[in-house]
Amino acid sequence: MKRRQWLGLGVSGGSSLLLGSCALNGLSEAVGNATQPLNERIEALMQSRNPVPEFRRDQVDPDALLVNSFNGVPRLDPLRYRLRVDGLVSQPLNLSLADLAALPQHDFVIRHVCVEGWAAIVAWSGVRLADVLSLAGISSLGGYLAIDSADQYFSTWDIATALHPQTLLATGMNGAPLPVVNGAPVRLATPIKLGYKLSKWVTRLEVIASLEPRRGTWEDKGYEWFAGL
Ligand SMILES: Nc1nc2c(c(=O)[nH]1)N[C@H]1C(S)=C(S)[C@@H](COP(=O)(O)O)O[C@H]1N2
Ligand SMILES: [Mo]
Repeated sequence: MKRRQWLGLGVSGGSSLLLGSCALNGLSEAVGNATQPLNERIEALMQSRNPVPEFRRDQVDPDALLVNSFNGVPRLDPLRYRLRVDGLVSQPLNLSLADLAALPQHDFVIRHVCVEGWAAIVAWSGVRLADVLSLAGISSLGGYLAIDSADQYFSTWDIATALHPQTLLATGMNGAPLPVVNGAPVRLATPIKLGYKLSKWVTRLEVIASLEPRRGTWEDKGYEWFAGL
């Protein structure tokens, strides 16, 4: 692991985030710089990643997870909530919480790492993002996922991370329903991305062919796009 060289970062004044506090691997750099469409070899490398070792349930430290919400806390009506899945898919979806609850449920205990310099072991539960994307049927042209949130937060991911077996659309946290401040009704959770990639209050997943100038709320301020752990 080597520390990423941060070049030309233009983070707006007043931000308390500490840049470059996370060690990131060379693969993330290679992928971040890859020309599009994604070089097949890099994609294969990413997809061959083994599941990350999980922690024990008794290692969860609920107080260590600090709430980080930059645009306020949106309150979504669970009954009217819909997750839209569209873009380069064969079957666009509009999923209610009942639809998500009907899919196979998974849980894991992982470390959440925020670039600001704190980390917390958290138990997440929910459905695999891969299961939802396979229901929608990703087109072979789809290389990235654009993620919209109800607070106007935005991020984009590589598809390989979205398909990782430990990437969840989480509806539960530490054995209870996901609290609103932590992203209820649905947020992203994965052990292979930094905290700012883990969008809360997710409302839309759009499969896209290539990265556009708008890459994400923090990514567009100079934070690394891949942000792998
Ligand atoms: N929609 C949305 N998602 C978000 C954020 C946010 O402000 N809005 N903050 C991010 C950051 S920087 C971190 S570290 C985690 C924090 O998750 P938590 O508030 O559940 O601890 O959410 C991420 N996802
Ligand atoms: Mo964060």
